Amino acid sequence: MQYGRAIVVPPLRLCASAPLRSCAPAPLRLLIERIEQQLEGAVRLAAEVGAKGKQQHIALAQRDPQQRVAAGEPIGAQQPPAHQQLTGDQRMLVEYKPFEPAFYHTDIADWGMALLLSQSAGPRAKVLVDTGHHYQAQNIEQIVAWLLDLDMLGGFHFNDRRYADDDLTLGSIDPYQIFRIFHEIRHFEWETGRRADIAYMIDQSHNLKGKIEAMIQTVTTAMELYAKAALVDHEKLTSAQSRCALVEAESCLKDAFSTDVRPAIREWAVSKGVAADPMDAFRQSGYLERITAERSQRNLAAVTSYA
Ligand SMILES: [Mn+2]
Repeated sequence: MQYGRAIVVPPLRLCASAPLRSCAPAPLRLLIERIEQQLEGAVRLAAEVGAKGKQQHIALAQRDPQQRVAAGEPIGAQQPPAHQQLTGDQRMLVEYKPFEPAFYHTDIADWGMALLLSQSAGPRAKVLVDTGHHYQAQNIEQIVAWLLDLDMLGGFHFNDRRYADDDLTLGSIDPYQIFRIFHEIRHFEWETGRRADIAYMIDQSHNLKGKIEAMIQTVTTAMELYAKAALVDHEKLTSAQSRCALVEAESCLKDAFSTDVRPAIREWAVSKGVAADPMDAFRQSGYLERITAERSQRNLAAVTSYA
């Protein structure tokens, strides 16, 4: 919630190394050049709008074993130009995903690869965890704990899922998962006494829900789950864990998760002079009806847009 803006670069490679560039067939060379131009443009844009985060979406992949599997060489460049151009508090975020756009392999398939690439890219590069970019049953909060410990957790793309990268509303399927992630962050901060510098972002795709309402719902849910995680008694929890008092330890987490934090959040909102019920305030505002009318005129020629 510290990051208002980030520059999102559509699917691309982090940086193509010289050998790949020289042996690449013409269309691939053109692609690499376009990617590098796009990256440089993104850095400039980030500076113009004051964005701290610059996200790299690495999404080249192969669908068959007959195709060549990239093993770091094309993307493991030391201090790529886009990293060297970063200034101030800008950072590069390297996102991983084990599947899509193809399913045999992707260039950065997991957090370990993203970590290695971030480390080789330079000190401003950190790992971006998209909660939908994991295999079923993978322990995301453990990844978060590791990256925090290594000071390599750059940010999140929050969403929820039932099957793969469903991009559903945060907490709509498994709110306890998000609670456990927030808990690891809070626990790290409690243990170290310092604030984790994380870019909290949303990466969801709402095809059926109204997009603005879905975002309000997401932010509200994030606040509630974060507040619940903030209620965990860390002293009590670590004491119970050290004694292997597992029932007691579990109660620490469950008691916090079960607490209704909504009245406290409403009170906080009122104290800040903002709406106690953001969804109701949005619906009452008439904003959606107004922009729908305005844009329907403007978009008469448009067919569709990706969610
Ligand atoms: Mn993402």
